[in-house]
Amino acid sequence: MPSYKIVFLGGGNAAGYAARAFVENGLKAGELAIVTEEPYCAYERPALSKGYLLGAARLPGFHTCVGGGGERQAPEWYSEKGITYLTDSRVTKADLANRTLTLENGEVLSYEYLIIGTGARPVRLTEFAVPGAELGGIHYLRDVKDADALVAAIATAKERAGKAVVVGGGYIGMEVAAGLAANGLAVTLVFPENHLLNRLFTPELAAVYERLYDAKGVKMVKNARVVGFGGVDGKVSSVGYTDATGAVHQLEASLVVVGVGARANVELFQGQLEMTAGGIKVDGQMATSVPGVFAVGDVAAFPLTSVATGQVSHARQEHVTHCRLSAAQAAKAILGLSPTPYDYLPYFYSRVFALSWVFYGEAPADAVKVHFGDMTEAKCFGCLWLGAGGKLVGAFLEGGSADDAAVLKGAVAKGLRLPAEEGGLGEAVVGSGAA
Ligand code: NAD
Ligand code: ISD
Repeated sequence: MPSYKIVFLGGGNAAGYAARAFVENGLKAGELAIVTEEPYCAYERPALSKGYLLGAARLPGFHTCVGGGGERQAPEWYSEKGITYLTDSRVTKADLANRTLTLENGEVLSYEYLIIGTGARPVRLTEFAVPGAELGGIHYLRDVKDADALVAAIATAKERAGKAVVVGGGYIGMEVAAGLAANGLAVTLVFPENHLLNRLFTPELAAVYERLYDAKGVKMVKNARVVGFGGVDGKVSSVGYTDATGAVHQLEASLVVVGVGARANVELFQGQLEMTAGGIKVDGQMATSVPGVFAVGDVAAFPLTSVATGQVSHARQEHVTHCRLSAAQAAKAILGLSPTPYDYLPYFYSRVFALSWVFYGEAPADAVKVHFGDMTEAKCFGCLWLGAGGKLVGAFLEGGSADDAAVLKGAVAKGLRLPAEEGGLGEAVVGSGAA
C-alpha cells in the first residue's frame, strides 16, 4: 500500500498553497501526496467566474500560487519537489482510525498526517426538487470542467442569439451575469432579495452596481423565486419564477447559470470528526478532533473572533484568502513549527465589468453605515460599518488603490473608533490623494 507522511485530500486552492508552505518550510521529497478527483493541479478558483468567462484565463496560466503573488506551480513543479500529485483520483472512503484513504479504483493510501481540503460544492436546485432542474443547459460553476461547459454554452448561445438567465444575486450571480453580458448575451438576473449581494451590500452600495448592470443591458428581476424550468428535447427553454405577490412569470432562456450558495464537502468524515457550523471543527492550528488530521479552507470551521463583539465562535469562511492562509497554517503545524493560533480577518473581493471592490471585517445589520466617496459616478467610494461606541467593524472600498485598501484593513483590524456623523476614515482615505 502506498504510504506517505502527509496526504492532502482535495485539489483546490488550498492544496497548492499547502504544498508551497511545506516546501518553504523543509518538506523532504516523497513525504507529501495530494489526491484530487480533478484532472488538474491546483489553480486559482476565483478566475473561473471572472477572467475565464472572458477567455483571459486558461490553464496552465493560473495554477496556484500566481494569485497570491507566488510561483506558478504547474505539474512539473510538484514532480521537481518530490510531491506526488494524484489527479483523477476520487476518494470514496476515509478511515481515520486506521489512517487510510480508499480511491474509487480500489487503491488504498496510508498516511501519518491528513489535511482535509475537500472544499465546497454548489447547492443544486435539484436538491429542492425544483421542476425541470435536471434539464440540460442549466449550469453551476465550481471547477474548470464546469467553466469549460459554460464557455462552450456561451459560444452556442452567442451563435443563436440565445437568452441567458442567471439565478442568484450573490457572488456567482453577479460575476457570471457580468461575464455573460461582456460576451454580448442578453442576460436576466433573478434573485429573491430586494437588492444585489444582500448578505453584504447596503441598499446604497447595491444601487451603484445595479445602475451599472442596467447600463450594461443586464435586466434584473428582484424579489423573485425560481419555481421551475421548461424544456424542449431535454434542454432548458424557460425559467419560471414567482414575484412578491405569488404570481408566476416565465422568462425565455437557452442558457441558465445557478449560483445559490455552496455546501462544504464533509460527508466522508461524518461520524469520525467533530462537526460544527456546516464544517469540520478545528482549533487555531487547523487540527481536528482526531490527532494527525487537519482541515483547511471551505470545510474548516475554525475559531473566529468577531470584530464587532470580540466573541470567539467556530465559523467557516468560503473565501480564497482563508484557503491560502489556513493551508499554510496546517502545513506549519504539521512540520512542528507551532504557528501562532490562526487569526483571520474576514475579507472578500469581487470584480464586475470594470469595477473592483474589497471588504474587510463584518457587516452587522445593526451597525451605523457611513457611505463615502463618489457613488454617483461610481468612481471611488465605499462604506464603513460602525458598531458600539463608533468602533469600525467593517469597511468596503470600490475603486481605491492597494494602499487605500491596506489603510482600511488596518483600521478594521485595530477596531478604530470613529465619529459616525463624519465621513471619518473613509473620506480621509479617499480624500488623501492615495486613491
Ligand atoms: P452566495 O451565497 O453569494 O449567493 C447566493 C444567492 O442565491 C443569493 O442571492 C441567495 O438569496 C440566492 N438563493 C439562495 N437560494 C435560492 C433559491 N432556492 N432560488 C433562487 N435563489 C436563491 O453564493 P454563490 O454566489 O453561489 O457563491 C458560491 C460560493 O462561491 C461561495 O462560497 C462564495 O463565497 C464563492 N465565491 C466567492 C467569490 C468572491 O469572493 N468574489 C466569487 C464567486 C464565488
Ligand atoms: O474568492 C473566492 C472565489 O472567487 C471563490 O470561488 O473564494 C472562492 C473559493 O476559492 C473558496 O471557496
